[in-house]
Amino acid sequence: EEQSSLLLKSSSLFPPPQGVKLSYGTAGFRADASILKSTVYRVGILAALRSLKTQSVVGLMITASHNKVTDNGVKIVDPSGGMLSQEWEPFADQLANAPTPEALLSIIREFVEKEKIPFDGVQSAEILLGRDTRPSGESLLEAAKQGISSIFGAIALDLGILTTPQLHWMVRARNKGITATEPAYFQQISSSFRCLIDLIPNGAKINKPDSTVVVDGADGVGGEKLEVLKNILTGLVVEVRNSGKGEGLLNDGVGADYVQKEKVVPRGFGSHDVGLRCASLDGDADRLVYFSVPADSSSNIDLVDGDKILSLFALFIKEQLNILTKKGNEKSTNNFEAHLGVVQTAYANGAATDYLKQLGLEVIFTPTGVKHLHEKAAQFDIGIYFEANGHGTILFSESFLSWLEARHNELTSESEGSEQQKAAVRLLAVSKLINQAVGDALSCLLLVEAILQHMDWSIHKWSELYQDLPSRQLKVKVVDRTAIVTTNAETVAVSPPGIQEAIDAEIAKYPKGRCFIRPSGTEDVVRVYAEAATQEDADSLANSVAKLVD
Ligand code: NG1
Ligand code: ZN
Repeated sequence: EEQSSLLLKSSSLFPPPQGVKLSYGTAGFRADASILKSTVYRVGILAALRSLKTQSVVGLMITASHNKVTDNGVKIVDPSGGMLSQEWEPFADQLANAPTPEALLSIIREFVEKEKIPFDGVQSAEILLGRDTRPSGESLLEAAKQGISSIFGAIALDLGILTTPQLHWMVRARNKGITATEPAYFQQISSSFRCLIDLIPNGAKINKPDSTVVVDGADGVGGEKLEVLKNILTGLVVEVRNSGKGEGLLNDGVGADYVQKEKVVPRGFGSHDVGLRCASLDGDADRLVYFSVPADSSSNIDLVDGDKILSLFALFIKEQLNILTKKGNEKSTNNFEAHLGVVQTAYANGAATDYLKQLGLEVIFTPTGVKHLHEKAAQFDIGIYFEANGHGTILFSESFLSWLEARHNELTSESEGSEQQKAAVRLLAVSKLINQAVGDALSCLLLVEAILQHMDWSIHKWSELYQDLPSRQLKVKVVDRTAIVTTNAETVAVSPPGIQEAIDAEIAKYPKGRCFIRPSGTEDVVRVYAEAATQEDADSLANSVAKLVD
């Protein structure tokens, strides 16, 4: 039939690379851009099928985030705005690795039947496409369009260059019937930011000399978009460096990943920035870390990582919830014991976890990867998740939001301007500012800035919430990283046999020692993470465990 011959014809134009096995990892498919055309074409098909199956709009994003500029990648955004359902990942792998057009066709047929996908050319499918600023993105986007248009009834809407979280936001918005454009996105985050600023206790502190934040845009899409956003913001001055307009290469000595892992200033920052509040985005703007340059004039920084962003958010949310639900207000029939929880991975600094627990918060751990954190956070009324590397967000449950709306209306008619009413407005503003689909560096930046102004805190005050334990992360190249299998949120290696016992023996040598290994989901390496009471010990623990892996 026509559909089959169309698929055979178009797929013959995109032969898969020889001798490479691709897998839909922590963040979709990633590889050197030169071998990705066939993969992206096939993910176009996958996206069309996902849209047909769910009868909703889905997204397809072309990015390799913090990886080098010559890499690229592709991933699917589900109708909710979240990551592709994990049940479809094996199908994604099969599609990407099918050796011939005929094999591809039979995999598709089998899957369509199994999943009962309405594949009759009557049902329609719509896919929103976005890409970061990588030069390879343009031709890969064309390949995605070819894949999409080889499925009858599927149409692609090319949204051009976007941050990853913008695309997630737009897919979610479209499926909720909300305007899904970049101006709508900027409008929503800038107005909810303004709302938080207007409610700062003791009058707004806008235009204080230190209300400037200096942001490293990683020479990528985040820098470019922030240049637009800053012009419609009121209540905050943003200076963008490494905006992508200059000579600088994407992610090269810049960006959140570099800053967090190397703990040194990014390109374009130095001793002239001592004391300033600085932040760094990653290459597709779904990660954010802060830092400041200490006065000792080395290239070292004082890093304020994802764990501390999480801690700041948790403090603020907890404070607002306390105001809103404080006792003595029993006359409202409308009270609600909101369940607030935080989600971390094993990479969270031990000092951060201790701090959060000491605040009385429920802390849970998941394996690395946003999909795991997101899923757990969604089980709370308010769930805050962050990876130490700066990817995270705050999720509000539908039931909590409807209660909050109702409570807000009640308070507004009873006692507009009361502390409780203001707390309700703030929480509603946070739910609109913060991206409900995925971690978003731009919205997190605005929330951090609003909270610092609210608390009247400098970056130093924030940084001193607790002292990070010294840590070290290493990568080890091995022949087969899948030989390492972990359990217990990746903190225990169950294979190869004996390795965990050997790691434990190393850990035992160091006070406050903690160490684990896991295979990366985005690079062909095994990662080693170590923590100890001193930097020397953390380094030495990481090095000796790296030798065990090698
Ligand atoms: P892998 O390569 O699986 O460690 C890295 C990050 C994750 C996540 C993904 C997606 C670390 C240790 N790992 O995953 O947290 O951000 O990339 O980009 O930072
Ligand atoms: Zn990223």
